[in-house]
This record gives sequence, structure tokens and C-alpha cells, in this order.
Amino acid sequence: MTKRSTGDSRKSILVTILLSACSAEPLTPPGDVDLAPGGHSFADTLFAVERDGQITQCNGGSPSCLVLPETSCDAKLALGTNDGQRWDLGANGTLEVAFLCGFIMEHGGDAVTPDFKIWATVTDGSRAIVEVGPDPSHYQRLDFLDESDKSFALERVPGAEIVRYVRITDAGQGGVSIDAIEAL
Ligand SMILES: [Ca+2]
Repeated sequence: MTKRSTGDSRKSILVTILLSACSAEPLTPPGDVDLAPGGHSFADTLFAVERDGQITQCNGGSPSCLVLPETSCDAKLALGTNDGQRWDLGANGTLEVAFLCGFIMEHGGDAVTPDFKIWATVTDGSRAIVEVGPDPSHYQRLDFLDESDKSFALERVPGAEIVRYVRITDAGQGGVSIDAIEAL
């Protein structure tokens, strides 16, 4: 075996390990419930939270997809499955979550079909701005979260075929609380 092929083999093994680490094993978010095993994926990582003008970076912890990153941020209530435990955005508050063990994929071709769902409670007259991106530096505005448990279609954003980050920003009135973000 040549030196190069050994290196390729090692790369292949590494990729295999990484892929298997991010397989559909049930995840257990701290303080929340199990993610749906083998089912749709839910936001698994808190990236940042802003409420009452204070920004908190929440990422960190384990890089393994078998266990959600540990975080002291209370906004972890918005991770994992829709379990009825919600994070209140607060007026002008922002929540940034990521699918680091999964992703949201546009499907349906030219047809506008729901690609992800934000499980949320939105009081009458309240709304939040929803943005998506492949990373936290390239958000594109998608739509408003202006009703509870609303589904969204990536077709509204040209070129957004796979996204991993979702940023939800209260439009000013408050009254929006997030339970979970689910890739469909
Ligand atoms: Ca929840």
C-alpha cells in the first residue's frame, strides 16, 4: 500500500466516523426531551440569544451529535422536539439556532412546499422575522412568523437549497415564544 492510499484510507475512515457520529441516533438535549429517533430533525444547537438588549453566545460543549452541546442558556428550551417548553423571545429579542447534526433541505422542486416548521406560540398582532442561512454569516430574510406553529418554504429564498441556521427576531411587540424548529 502506498503512502498516499494509506492517507486516503484514513480520510475515508475519518469521514465514516464523522458521518456515523451524526447519524439518526436519539439525541437528548439538556433540560428538554428526546429528539425523535429516525424521524425529522430538530434544531440541535443554540448559537446566540439576545433579549432585553443583552447578547449571549450559547454555542460550545460537545461536538458529538449523540449529545447536544451543553449550554447554560435557558433558550435551550427551543431545542429538540416540540415538547411544549418554550423560550419567550421578548420584545425585539433574537434567537439563533443551528442544525449541526442535520439540516433543512428544500424539496418539492418548483412547487412551494413546506421545508421546516417553527413550533411557536404567537399572540394576535405579534410577529417575528425569520431568516435562514448555510452559516451564521449569510442569512437571508425568508418570511414572518406571524401565527403559531407555522411552516416555511425555502423556495422563497433563491439558492437556499440547504440551510443549517435559523434566526428569529421579534418585530418589536413581544408575544412570540419558540418551542422547537423542525426540518420537514
Ligand atoms: Ca421545546
